[in-house]
Amino acid sequence: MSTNPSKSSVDKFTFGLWTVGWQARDPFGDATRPALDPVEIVTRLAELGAYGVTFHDDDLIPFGSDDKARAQHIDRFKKALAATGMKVPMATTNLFTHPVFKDGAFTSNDRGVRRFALRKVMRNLDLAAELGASTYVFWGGREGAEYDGAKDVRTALDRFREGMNTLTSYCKERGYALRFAIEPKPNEPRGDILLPTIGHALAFIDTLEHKEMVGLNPEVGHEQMAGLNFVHGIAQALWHKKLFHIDLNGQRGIKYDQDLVFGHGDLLNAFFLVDLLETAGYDGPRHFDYKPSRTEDLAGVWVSAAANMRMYRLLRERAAKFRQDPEVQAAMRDARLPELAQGTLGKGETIADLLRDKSAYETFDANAAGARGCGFVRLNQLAVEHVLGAR
Ligand SMILES: [Mn+2]
Repeated sequence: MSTNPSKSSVDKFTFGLWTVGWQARDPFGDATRPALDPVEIVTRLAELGAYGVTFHDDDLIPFGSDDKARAQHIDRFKKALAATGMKVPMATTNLFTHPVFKDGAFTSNDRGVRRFALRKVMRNLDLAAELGASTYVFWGGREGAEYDGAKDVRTALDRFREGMNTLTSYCKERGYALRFAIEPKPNEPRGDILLPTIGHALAFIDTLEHKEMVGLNPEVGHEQMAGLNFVHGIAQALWHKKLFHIDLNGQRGIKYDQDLVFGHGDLLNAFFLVDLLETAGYDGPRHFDYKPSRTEDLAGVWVSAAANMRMYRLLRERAAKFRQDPEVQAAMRDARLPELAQGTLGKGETIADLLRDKSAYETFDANAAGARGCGFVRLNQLAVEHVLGAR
């Protein structure tokens, strides 16, 4: 079999090797599951109807492997991809597990560590390009500090920018068609991580040498750990044309990074996220960066993997029905949603025209406008009923 016949493969559902492959070690406890061979992961995910897999260099090639061992790991992986038709749309670098990165990679105070990090990324960029990936993710999990006196943040951002500029230049020199996607996270494993939210990362990207090559890979749980609305963050990333990739999972409020199944955290926010992705024309992978809970055995790993895809499909179906419901459409009109698309000034209207328009100010009945209900609760109740399958 050279292609996956499942119709779900067109959905571009992808999983990191490190997701289902997580052995469930946490800061308080040992692994609860055995290691999984990347070849088995590719095969099982293909059977479940996934489109592809993604990886950190060290997920595929254990840190410190010699050239011969490295070639063997890559060869086995390529054969599994060929046998299943699975794609590799994204790859990334592990710049966080080895103790060398304990104070960061691109922003370590130790210059030798920074140079080592750049070389480690370059080596895996070569592999990503060879495997046909189009996106390369940068999650700077160790780029940060626990103590405000331990890191000169402005200088660290200089080094972060230098790292990104060096690596975009490397791709251009080599002719790689890769785009970079920065993944923000507010904390964990560092006390405070640099570029903690979508907004911070967008502002940083704007200062880069090849900023057209650099966008975002936002993760549901990471924004929610900061108490932020993920749908709003994704909407702004889309508005800036910077949504290059997305990490879907679930999170229940401001606490440690839970990486639950997509939709198992804030379900309503997940519903409106799927509605946004499906109506805004986002055509990249729907990438699940979740972790099967530590309580689950290997059978539970595959149940949870399938649950991510089913949640996305269910929410997509519900969101489409919500949009098609005449009562929802009427509620949207009553709530003046279409009116927001009208320019606040008329076409060709000047500031002088606005100043002359007495209906805009002098005779405008602010009290009447202030007294008018918005009708948002009715609209939201309809959304909840669609999510519940009650309509
Ligand atoms: Mn996470």
